[in-house]
Amino acid sequence: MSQAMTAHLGLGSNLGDRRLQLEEALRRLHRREGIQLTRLSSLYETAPVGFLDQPPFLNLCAEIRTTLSPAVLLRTLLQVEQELHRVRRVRWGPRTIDVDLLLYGDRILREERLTVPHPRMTERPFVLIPLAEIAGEIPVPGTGKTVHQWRAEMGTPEDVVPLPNPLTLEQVTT
Ligand code: A4P
Ligand code: MG
Repeated sequence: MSQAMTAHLGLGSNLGDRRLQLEEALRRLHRREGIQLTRLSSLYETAPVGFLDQPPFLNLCAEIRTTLSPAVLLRTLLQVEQELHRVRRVRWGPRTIDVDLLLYGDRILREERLTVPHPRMTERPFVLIPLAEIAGEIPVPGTGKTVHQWRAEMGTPEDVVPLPNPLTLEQVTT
């Protein structure tokens, strides 16, 4: 068994029961061999970035401890996405959940199928605001700045709104 690493994930959903899908994705990840959920950010409702003509997202970030390599971890994230798309397809349509690997310790990876740190994370309020809650002091490898510094540079966007009742670690790990 390789040494456990700390990694950070970004999760988002904008179709169907968004909260339930995030909860289910987190529960499934925690049950996987080699992944332990250790912290969750608050849950935010966020305006869509990029393709704007789509419903608002719920986003949150999670800290995990993992013995999986980055490649195997990514494969596992994609599998959990697939499981949820498959389960939900009939009812709510595709693309109901996204799970991105944001940070994997202090590693920098530029592979065909995997870029870490996630290439767009430092521009995105829906990533930086939740991530700063659980990983503010962590340097974003290759950028010379911490998560908190990136987040502070962004100011306070109005379209990232914390929900009053977030998901709890207890809820998704028991
Ligand atoms: N890939 C490479 N590096 C990574 C990484 N670090 N983490 C590859 C995850 N995947 C990574 O991903 C496509 C491929 O990226 C994967 O197969 C993997 O090999 P995907 O999740 O299938 O595609 P996508 O997410 O639709 O595309 P893209 O361009 O990655 O989209 P983003 O950047 O994830 O953005 N607005 C709000 N408010 N909230 C959101 O959550 N999300 C998006 C999607 C756009 N706007 C949003 C939100
Ligand atoms: Mg993605």
